[in-house]
Amino acid sequence: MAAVLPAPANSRQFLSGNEAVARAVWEAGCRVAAAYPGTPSTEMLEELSRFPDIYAEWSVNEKVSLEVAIGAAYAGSRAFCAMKHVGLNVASDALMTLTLTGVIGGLVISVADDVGLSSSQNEQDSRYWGRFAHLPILEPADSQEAYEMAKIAFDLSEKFQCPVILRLTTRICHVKALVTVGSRSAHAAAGFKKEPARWVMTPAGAVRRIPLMFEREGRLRAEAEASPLNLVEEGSGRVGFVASGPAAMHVREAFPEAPLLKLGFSCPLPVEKIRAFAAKVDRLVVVEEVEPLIEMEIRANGIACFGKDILPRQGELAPNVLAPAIARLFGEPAPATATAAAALPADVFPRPPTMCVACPHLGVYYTLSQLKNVTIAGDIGCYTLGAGHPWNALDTTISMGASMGIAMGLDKGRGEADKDKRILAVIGDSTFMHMGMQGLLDIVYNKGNVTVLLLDNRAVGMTGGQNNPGNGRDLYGDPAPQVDFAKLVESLGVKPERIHVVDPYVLPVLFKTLREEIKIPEVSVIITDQPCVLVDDYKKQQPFEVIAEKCTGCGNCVEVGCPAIHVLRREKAIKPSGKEVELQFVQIETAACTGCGLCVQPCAPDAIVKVAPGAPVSILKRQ
Ligand SMILES: Cc1ncc(C[n+]2csc(CCOP(=O)(O)OP(=O)(O)O)c2C)c(N)n1
Repeated sequence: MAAVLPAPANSRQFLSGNEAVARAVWEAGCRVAAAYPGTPSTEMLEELSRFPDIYAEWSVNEKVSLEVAIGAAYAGSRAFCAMKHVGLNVASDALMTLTLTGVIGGLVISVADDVGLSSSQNEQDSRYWGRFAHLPILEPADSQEAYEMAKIAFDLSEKFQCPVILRLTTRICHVKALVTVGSRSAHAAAGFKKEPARWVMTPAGAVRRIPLMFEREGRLRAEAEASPLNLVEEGSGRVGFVASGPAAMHVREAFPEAPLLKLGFSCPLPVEKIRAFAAKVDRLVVVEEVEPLIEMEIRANGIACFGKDILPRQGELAPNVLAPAIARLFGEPAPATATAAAALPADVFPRPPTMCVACPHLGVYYTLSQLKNVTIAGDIGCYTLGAGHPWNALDTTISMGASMGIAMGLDKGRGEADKDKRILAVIGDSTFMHMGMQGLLDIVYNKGNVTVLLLDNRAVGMTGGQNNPGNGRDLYGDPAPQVDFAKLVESLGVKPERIHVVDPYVLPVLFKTLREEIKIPEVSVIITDQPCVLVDDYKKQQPFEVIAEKCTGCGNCVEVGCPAIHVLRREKAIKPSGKEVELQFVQIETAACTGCGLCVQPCAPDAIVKVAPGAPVSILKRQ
């Protein structure tokens, strides 16, 4: 993919926080950038891949992305990596020792917290990592600040020779605002200098670096005390606020006149600046998303404040949350505007997450939902949706790659009640390469009895279809070596006769393979090999339609779960056995149907046929 010409210097651009960070990273002369996709952070690397004079990569997981950035920074280059909050958990092993070695070239770790949990398995506050690793944290409150702080972060990183954490939240990452951009200054790599006492962290080496880390923290605290990123905005009112990141914007919106100490450089905490501010206000309220980190430190320093005693400990602290909380502090009723905002009806039709029309995972889940006496460990990706209606096929999901280990534990930990249960694990291609491979190796090595379904759709579907080693294209869309999953799992020790590559659109074969493999008491891997329907590889075919007169309402096609199938009417009926059933008469939205043929296979009365070429397509309204 050819690089695009970046927008001119001094121009004003309408940028999301992610785009603003990418622009700043490029302008800062960063030479190496690495990431593993994860909402809400993904666009930072996607955007960076459009700029010239910088190497960017999709790494296979966040730990590797940080390690790539560390290596580049050791070589004296400016380096960057980006990840979502849970990604930093994965990368933390490297982070916790990186803090001892420090860096030469500036290293910025941009971590995006999903405050409000719009697309993650948990909500956690990455600012803990700054405290845990004794590293500085910058917290922008909008796109312009994201841009400016990303640049400052590189300077700070080089000044203190340690990585700097740029903490974003979903609101900052995705909301667009005007940003005045600048120009790129090149930063040559200083070159790697051999210094084993610094770069080789044996116990003897590490023990000498610890005092240096604490000494650095002291200097960083002094820097934070003096930093213009920690700004007092004078004002009037009964309450003075200390707030960081987007919470500061919420405070400003809810209380335009109030005194505010806006913390952009929030770790180490500028305690003396806060003490001086607290002395000037009647009551101090700390507004931070998510955990009471600043609040605890303020209290520990003997400064009285309110915080999570009046504010929620999860989700965004928007004005409609803040205003009533402050009113309650004074024993007053919630302001009318806040209650009106809280009572606003949702103005969009609720759309529960579902799989795409013709998604290759549909056939897998249809098949899994037909199996009895199984326990299925799920994983994280589009296929997590298999836990929901109509498949209800997954029994566990916790973190990326966990399906393998959990399946192994379910197998080894089974009691009498589960002795005849078959244990399955379902994992996607990207998740398998991220953290799943080691779990499979464990199952092989420790002789687990697990049937693994490896859903290879040649994309990181969940985060927007990014390239990965499974599809043979890199971040730039250029050809790259492609993983052969059958060979890979064989090399991990799975017997060749226990490895099957199947087409997930051919249900009888999928069903037969699964039925056979779950009976065999050893590890087997069934790989499905059809691409995600949202990526270029997918070829749409002539759609199908339902012949209304032939539809008997059996509902088998509905069980496939394809969103192109609509239930037009439901009727109660009595079976010859006397059992009452609900019939579901269906129609296919032919404008959406891609002709995958999944629904045709379970249709008992053969009521689903190809639309005649040239016939008009139907667009249906949800009932
Ligand atoms: C530690 C961590 N990193 C990143 C993510 C974001 N994320 C969720 S699922 C997923 C990968 C999905 O790809 P794949 O396993 O191939 O399944 P698909 O969605 O394509 O079906 C990613 C990157 C996450 N949830 N956790």
